Amino acid sequence: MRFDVLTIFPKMIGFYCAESIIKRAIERGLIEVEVTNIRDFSQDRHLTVDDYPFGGGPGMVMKIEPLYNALSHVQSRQKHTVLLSPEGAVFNQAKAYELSQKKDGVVLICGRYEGVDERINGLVDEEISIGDFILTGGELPVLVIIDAVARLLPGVLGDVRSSQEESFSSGLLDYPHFTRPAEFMGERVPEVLMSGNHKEITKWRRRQSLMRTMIKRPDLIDEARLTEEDYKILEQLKEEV
Ligand code: 9D3
Repeated sequence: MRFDVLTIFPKMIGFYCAESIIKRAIERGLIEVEVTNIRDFSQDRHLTVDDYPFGGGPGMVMKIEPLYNALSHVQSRQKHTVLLSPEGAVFNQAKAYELSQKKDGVVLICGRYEGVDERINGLVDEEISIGDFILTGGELPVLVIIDAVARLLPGVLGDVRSSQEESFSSGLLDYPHFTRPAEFMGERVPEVLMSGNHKEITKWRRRQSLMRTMIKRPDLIDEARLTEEDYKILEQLKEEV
């Protein structure tokens, strides 16, 4: 899968993709990250990419022509085009999965300054935000999206199970994990995990997942895929608290 990133800070994208799992995915040819400097597509002598807002007001606005030219350069095939913007729909795992299915790849445009000329809307398929907080630009959000999408692609993670288990998972928080030593600063690993009784271990983990979700993220319970047994456990847990 190919990610085309349009930005005026190409190095910001490069450094993250040069390490760890994303680096390995690129080396194995599983993903391609092509960074295009929007400034290279500015037509004027000073290579400007921003200008004063019509109607006045603070800040600068990203010009539309360099963006249009850069887009034309990368959009040779029909490709899904995303503008990163604080006003976009908030990114989540479902959206990551949706983007991972775009076989022709995606074009990701990073905004900067106070915003992008409104006529960008005619050039993109959707706008995505990574949450309700203000950043200085779309570069970190693009990296967040590449990371979340790449790990869903076949072969990117070492263990195939890890990403599959999640995408088919119940929508609950994970159960707690332990490794050696069996005791650390007086805290012991739960006995059941060392019992070798896999049926009991599975039951315990499910119960822990339900309990943690109820306490840390009660908002997830409504959307979770729960069994009759799960609801019984939840009722039990509520009485215990
Ligand atoms: C003054 C109004 N601001 C919008 C709330 C203008 C503005 C501020 C910051 C426009 C762009 C930006 C830079 N942020 C992004 O480009 C961005 C972003 C973000 O700030 N938060 C969460 N997700 C994203 S995706 C792109």
